[in-house]
Amino acid sequence: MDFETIRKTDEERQAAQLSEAARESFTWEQAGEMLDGLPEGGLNIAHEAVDRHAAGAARDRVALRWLGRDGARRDLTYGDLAQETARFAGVLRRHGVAPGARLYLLAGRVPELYVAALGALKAGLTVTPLFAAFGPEPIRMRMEIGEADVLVTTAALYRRKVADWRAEIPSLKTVIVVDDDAPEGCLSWTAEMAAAEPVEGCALTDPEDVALIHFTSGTTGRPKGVLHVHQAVVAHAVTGRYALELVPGVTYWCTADPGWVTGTSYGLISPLVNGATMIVDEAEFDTERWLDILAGEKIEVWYTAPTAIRRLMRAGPEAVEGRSFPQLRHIASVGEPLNPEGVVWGQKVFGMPFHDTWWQTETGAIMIANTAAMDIRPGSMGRPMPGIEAGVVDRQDDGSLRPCAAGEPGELALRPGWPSMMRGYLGEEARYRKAFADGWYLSGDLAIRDADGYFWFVGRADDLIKSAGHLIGPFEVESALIEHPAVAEAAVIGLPDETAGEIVQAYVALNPGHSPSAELERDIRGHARKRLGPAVAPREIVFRDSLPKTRSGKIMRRLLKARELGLPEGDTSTLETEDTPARSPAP
Ligand code: 6R9
Repeated sequence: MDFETIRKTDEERQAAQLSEAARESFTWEQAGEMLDGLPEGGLNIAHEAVDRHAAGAARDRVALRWLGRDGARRDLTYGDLAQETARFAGVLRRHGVAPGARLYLLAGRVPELYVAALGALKAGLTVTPLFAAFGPEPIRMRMEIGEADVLVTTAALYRRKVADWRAEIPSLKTVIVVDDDAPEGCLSWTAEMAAAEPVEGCALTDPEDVALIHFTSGTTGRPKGVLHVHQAVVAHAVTGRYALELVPGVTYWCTADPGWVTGTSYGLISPLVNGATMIVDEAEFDTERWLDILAGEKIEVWYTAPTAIRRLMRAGPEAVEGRSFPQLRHIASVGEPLNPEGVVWGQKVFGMPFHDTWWQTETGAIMIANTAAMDIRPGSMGRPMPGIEAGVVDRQDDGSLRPCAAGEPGELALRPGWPSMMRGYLGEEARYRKAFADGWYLSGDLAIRDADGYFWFVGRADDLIKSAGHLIGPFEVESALIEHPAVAEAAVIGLPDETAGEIVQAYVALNPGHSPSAELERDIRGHARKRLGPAVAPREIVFRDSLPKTRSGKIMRRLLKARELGLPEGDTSTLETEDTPARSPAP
């Protein structure tokens, strides 16, 4: 199918925030003037997101409208948020938690999570959100790497996923549960908040002080703790405004969970910095519920992901019947390739195309986007944001980079220098340095730039898997599989899936004395689910007698994938062990 460019009307162009002329003269220094800075000097995200609004005309504007799973609702104004976060900063002070300490968040999308994140930033702590659907192992691993000092969670999650190994993380002194009755060794949010003395103002953090540590997966080794500084807020402000059309008072819904970077950058910081009213829905995806929220809450700007868009499309036109969305004025997507069909479907159902945006945990903010003013080429990620230089390059044997011609695929690269760029991988200097070459940051994605400067996603240059928008490291899944007593070796790949984009598939070779069976398959899958959580565990496990490996012993995931999909195998010169299908179990 051919998709024609969706041309924006002159009115749309005019209404869009950033004209091409302004784009030309854009500098990050100037952009910094969108913000206040702390009265005493320094910069703190919480001040920009909350306190400066609470001190002005936006005091009584709703900052966060929470929709509970069971129909409960709660509104927090900017004024309320300022107070609650000051109180939470008081809780931390009362327990002797000093600036620079690391606070982890492990909870569903409850109001306390948002208050704790902003309160901790206020107090000068670093914040690390984790995904509540993770199993105990990914949580433990990330808390160990980051040497967590404080954890804010729920009593249920604590009992199920933390209590068993808490003693293995000696740095973890303070655990606060958002429920009234706390398990042993934990503090209760309600009691603590009632007892605390609110702390006035924000910690005097420097723009270069670390504010957020976001874990992301690698293809090898442990997950990487991506360091982001307070100054990132400049990029959150600018990109929210110009890629998402966030203006003061706009009703905005980002469907991402703060456990993933989108839910923090654009589900917490960017909307508040821009003075929006943000909707937070506690529940998971549900067609009826989501369409009700869009219509009922009069959403004006919506930021979601291709998996959800595909599910909505599948529900058919009937699902939308009887609802109208007159308030909606900008819809955008992130996290995985957005099919051109999805872009066009947006136009049909909502009267506007989905605007794709591209970025990564490492970049901290949107780098490439279809902005409101731009003509949309369905299937393209758009063009670089103002202040961002993006290129497509080919790595040479001598380590230098060759710029690719228009239309030629290569690795998507960015010139470092924007405020939300990562400042490092926690404790892994060498791994961090490897992400750069020749003055470029290399994204690990393959892309094409067309003659007009639009970028088109081609695939990943590495083995990382994107399932329902979540980045999954095959190594972490393989490590959990190998813990199972029957498993000798494991290889994990992503296979295309109509809804989730990719699903996780595992190949395992068994230890002597074990033979393949449906029961064993179920057992290994169950083990992985328990350790890793349902979002990360493999959907299917395939038994093999041996797995294809290079001479240096690395499992060739790419080869397994090519074979699974019937694609060309590429260079197999380093292949040493062949993979062989498992003999069928003895009758
Ligand atoms: C924000 C986020 C980053 C990886 C990225 C790429 C994929 C993100 C995309 C996209 C195609 C888009 N990705 N946006 N692929 N089109 N518009 O997703 O961060 O979880 O770190 O993942 O996601 O592969 O490199 P993160």
